[in-house]
Amino acid sequence: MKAQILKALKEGSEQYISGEELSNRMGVSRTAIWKYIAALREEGYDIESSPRKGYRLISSPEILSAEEIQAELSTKFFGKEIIYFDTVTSTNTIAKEIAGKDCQDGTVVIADQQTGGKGRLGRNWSSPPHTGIWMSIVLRPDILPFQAPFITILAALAVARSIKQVAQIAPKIKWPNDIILNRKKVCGILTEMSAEIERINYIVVGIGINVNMDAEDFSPEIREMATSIKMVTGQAVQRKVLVRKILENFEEIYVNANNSNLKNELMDEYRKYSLTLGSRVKVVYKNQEIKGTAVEVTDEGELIIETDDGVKQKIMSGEVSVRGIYGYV
Ligand code: BT5
Repeated sequence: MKAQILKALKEGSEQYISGEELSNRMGVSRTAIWKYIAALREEGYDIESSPRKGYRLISSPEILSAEEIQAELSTKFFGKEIIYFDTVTSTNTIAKEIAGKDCQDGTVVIADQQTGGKGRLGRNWSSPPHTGIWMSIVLRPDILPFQAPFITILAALAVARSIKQVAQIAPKIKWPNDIILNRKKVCGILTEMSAEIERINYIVVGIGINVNMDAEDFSPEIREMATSIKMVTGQAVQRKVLVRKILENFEEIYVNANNSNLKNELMDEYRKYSLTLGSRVKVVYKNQEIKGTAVEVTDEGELIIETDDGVKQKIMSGEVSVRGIYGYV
């Protein structure tokens, strides 16, 4: 409905359209129209209203283009190259293709919408238009392939810190790849790599963030577990501002993680965001189910779980259910 109203306003270009005409065309009350207009304004549309003439679109919000993002970006190599698409199957798929052809380190692939957004283990990632951040970053870190999951940990810290800075709300990190607001998932990270036994060719870090969705923008299957920044704070966020912040924070964290003192500080910051630490967890790791308490996240980003018989198990990656979150009781 909101999209239809926007379309009508855009078609009217500089002309006013009365509330009555909109309500007739859309088949909803004038109060409903007024609410949708208010929602559009919150998303950054400047809509003038005149009691006698109706509504007129003055300007549209940011378009998530490479130029818009780069305009005030203060990074050295993250996002120096940004490839933007209106619609794409999956930014991770495109990023992997580009990475295989020797693109610059820190290249970003970003889209307004994904039609085949991917989660881990072949799952889907819902990526509707205009409301989210769907982006992938190509990296060539000088680490061994078995250390690759650490890059997900660094990305999660960058996203958590950036959401805190931009939306003034501190999210939680559910190890290893979920960012949580109010016990629901606001962001997922999918790290994929191409490697030889002792060398990484490239890593693609895919970051999906629900920024300005309303509850009805999520399909019924994920409505219970998903949330957006706007749903929690009541404020729309300009996606380009958050993208910039993430690229700046991620670059700094990625570079500093090579220095052991700074890395310890980063991991201390990470632990403050952790939802997993101290919680009862259930992990599926190497086809085995481990139940226990998450007692530590090491400086290498591994999770240590103490099982009920007192045995400590270290895991590098895996599927972790945290008691009280998304239906694990
Ligand atoms: C993830 O997988 O959380 C990784 C998501 C990565 C998405 C980014 S977007 C840019 C880049 N390009 C891609 O194609 N992917 C990356 P996982 O932990 O497996 O979680 C997937 C599960 O989250 C699904 O099975 C749903 O239950 C749920 N889900 C799907 N879409 C969601 C959304 N928009 N918000 C919250 N939860 C969602």
